[in-house]
Amino acid sequence: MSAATASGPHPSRPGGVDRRDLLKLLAVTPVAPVAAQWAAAAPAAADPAGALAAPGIAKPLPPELFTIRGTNAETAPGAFAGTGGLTPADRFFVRNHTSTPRLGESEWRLTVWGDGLSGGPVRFTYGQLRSMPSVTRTAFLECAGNGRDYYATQQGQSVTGTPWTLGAIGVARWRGVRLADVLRRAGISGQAVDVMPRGLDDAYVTGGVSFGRPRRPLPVAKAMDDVILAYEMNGEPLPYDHGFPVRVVAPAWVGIASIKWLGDIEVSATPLSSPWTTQSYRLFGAAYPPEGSAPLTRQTIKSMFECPPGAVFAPGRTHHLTGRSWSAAAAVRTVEVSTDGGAHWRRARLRDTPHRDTWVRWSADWRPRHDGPAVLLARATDARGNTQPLTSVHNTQGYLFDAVVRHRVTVG
Ligand SMILES: Nc1nc2c(c(=O)[nH]1)N[C@H]1C(S)=C(S)[C@@H](COP(=O)(O)O)O[C@H]1N2
Ligand SMILES: [Mo]
Repeated sequence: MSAATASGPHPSRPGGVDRRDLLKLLAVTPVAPVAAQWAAAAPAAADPAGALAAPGIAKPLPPELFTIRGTNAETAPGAFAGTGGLTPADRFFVRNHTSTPRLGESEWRLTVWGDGLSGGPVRFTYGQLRSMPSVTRTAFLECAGNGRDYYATQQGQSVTGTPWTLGAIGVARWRGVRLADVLRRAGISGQAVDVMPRGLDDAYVTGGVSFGRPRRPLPVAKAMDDVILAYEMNGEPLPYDHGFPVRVVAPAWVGIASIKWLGDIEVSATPLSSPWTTQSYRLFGAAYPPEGSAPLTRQTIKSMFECPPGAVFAPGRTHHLTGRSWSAAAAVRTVEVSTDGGAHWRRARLRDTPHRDTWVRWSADWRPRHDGPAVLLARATDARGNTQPLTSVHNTQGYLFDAVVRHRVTVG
């Protein structure tokens, strides 16, 4: 497993920290990125409780809630326990290619442009977006690399990129405007095929090569379907780290499709690409053609236990195991649990009515008899019949891990 911290176009070499990253690591406060005129005047106050910070992340990252991975922060094992169906923003994972820009909403503009419009560029202010009809929907946001570490630890395979376990996901209630409404107001024409949102964060530079600011095309069919330009998360304005003032939310799709700190959208009459569709976020490896798979669209199917790995359970007593499962293809239909490493399976009790684009919480009782190590497994099946396999098909960048995770605990 590589120690690289980025899952972007060129994963950095193991242990390799370039000069720019080093400067960021040494910076006490997050580096003010890109458009200096949009940066807030005062840097963030240091967290009074002395919580850790990752370079470039604005919110406090207490170790009981987050595992810091380079410029990113993963929700810690165990930190979902006790949360409801929505993940509070203060424990929601952060995946930053560079660092969080602190933009102000009054100076912010969204520019929609390109040869897929029937007229010239159209600009929107924050106030204009806010005055358009809004939609609210609950959807998970998950990094394509969530679970990547299990390719290495469970399957013994080498992959590049941030070694996330299962904490690069969260579910939020997003409120904003439909991207379709914005595109219609901007005069999208019948010729448009691709729509490419781009962030206002710094250009992503790795190995001395700049890939420009994070951006990734959406096919017009997805853009006109369920994509939101969100300005609220769980009833509050978006936090800085999650895209303030406005971000894309592309339900069920790989996290990179949900561009944060949205600045402009190109609408094109010819197909678009970016390094985030050509070099990363497609599948390479023995199971795929040499040029790789098509660019990734939907996420996959997964399950997690809420107790952290290594949790200790007293023998001879009944324990209430809890977890959650989700699928990008359809609502989860059933979850089966094994407490003996896969020899026997039984149905977990679903605690929510399953819905598409979000997870279902579940529980199962367990009365372990003997001291010693135990392996807990959970396997979801969705309404389209997709089930988690025991092994994921390898790809070199470790995307879309879908296999049943072997969750090791101790009885004693
Ligand atoms: N502008 C911009 N948008 C971005 C990113 C980024 O670095 N810059 N990271 C992407 C990736 S890879 C993921 S998984 C999600 C993470 O969203 P979050 O940090 O709000 O959890 O944002 C996506 N949008
Ligand atoms: Mo991601």
